[in-house]
Amino acid sequence: MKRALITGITGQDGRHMSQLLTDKGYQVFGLIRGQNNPKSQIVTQENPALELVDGDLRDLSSLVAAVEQVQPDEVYNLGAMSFVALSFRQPELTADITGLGVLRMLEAIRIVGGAENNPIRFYQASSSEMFGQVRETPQNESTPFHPRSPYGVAKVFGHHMTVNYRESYGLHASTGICFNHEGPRRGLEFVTRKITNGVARIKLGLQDTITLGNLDARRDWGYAGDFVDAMWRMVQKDKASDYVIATGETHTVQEFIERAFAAAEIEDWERYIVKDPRFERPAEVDLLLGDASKARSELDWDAKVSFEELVTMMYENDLAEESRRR
Ligand code: NAP
Ligand code: G4F
Repeated sequence: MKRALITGITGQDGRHMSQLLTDKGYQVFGLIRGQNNPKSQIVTQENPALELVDGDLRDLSSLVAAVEQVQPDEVYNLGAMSFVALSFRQPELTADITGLGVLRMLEAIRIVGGAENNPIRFYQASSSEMFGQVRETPQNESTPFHPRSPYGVAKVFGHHMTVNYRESYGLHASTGICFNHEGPRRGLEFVTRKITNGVARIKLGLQDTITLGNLDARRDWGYAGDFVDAMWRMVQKDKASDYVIATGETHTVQEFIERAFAAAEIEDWERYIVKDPRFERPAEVDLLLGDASKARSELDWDAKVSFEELVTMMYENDLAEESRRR
């Protein structure tokens, strides 16, 4: 039975990955931070086979202890301060968790090692936010980085550190340069879930409007369930590498809004949207569109869930959740 350690177990991707690996027969351990973390219950109820281990990406000794305890075959580093808007207000914390946290996890693996004939394999959650002010479209593995937020800068650090440990110590360390991926488990602070939840609440008469920032930004939005499958596939390869994971389609925030209101069969979406500059960022990433050709050819991976299916899935989930809460 393979053993996997997942950081970011309470996040969207951690929850998907926990289920995927358990279904594949792994013994799955999730790193949980803080005292009496309120999300512990959610993740263990969702996956009763999951075991939780204490640790924090800001604390190297806790990571060493976790790796020693779990003795993993594979480590998926999904933990981060992942909200771009907050990274402008808390840049130092973001650098610590999202940037230095990767280095600490790599060091923990290097210090503890692993069986000589079975070294630990590592996955790093890199991000399309690293492309920032894009130098070419679509973006692929060799597109230069130009991050536009403290979060993006921290991810570039974590990305290069992962490549450096692969080249310096021969660590089987892969990165997924993941474009935006969403789903019913997405946090309410991100624009997609804020929209589908808001539309569901408007449909139920619980809310009148949705307040948003820049509606012109374009994102390559996929489904998180598809993306964790790509992460697992790259860790199984004989040779570690870097892969862009994306759908190859881009849509504006406004298109997402239109689609969500269409799913709810509500006309005149403009009546329900309030624009507020407080939700705009000091520097914006205007356009993201990924070229996942390498993942398609080497991992036999492709996005399965379409943009329309994704928006509808998220809206219907929010409608059901909000109806239950009512
Ligand atoms: P998420 O839902 O925001 O989850 C973040 C996770 O990180 C949570 O489990 C959180 O735990 C944990 N975490 C935060 N600070 C920590 C710390 N100091 N020590 C240990 N864990 C900590 O993020 P996600 O959407 O699942 O994304 C997973 C990873 O992929 C992240 O690294 C993100 O930056 C990256 N990524 C995401 C996307 C996307 O579109 N979703 C795209 C590209 C890259 P708590 O619950 O305790 O706060
Ligand atoms: O949903 P968002 O906050 O996601 P963003 O900034 O693209 O970051 C996400 O994807 C990255 C991959 O590219 C990940 F690395 C990162 O961890 C995260 O998962 O914002 C999307 C777009 C932005 O252009 C933002 O300015 O939506 C725009 N937007 C407009 N109004 C808003 C809002 N975003 C949020 N969160 N809230 C608004 O009210």
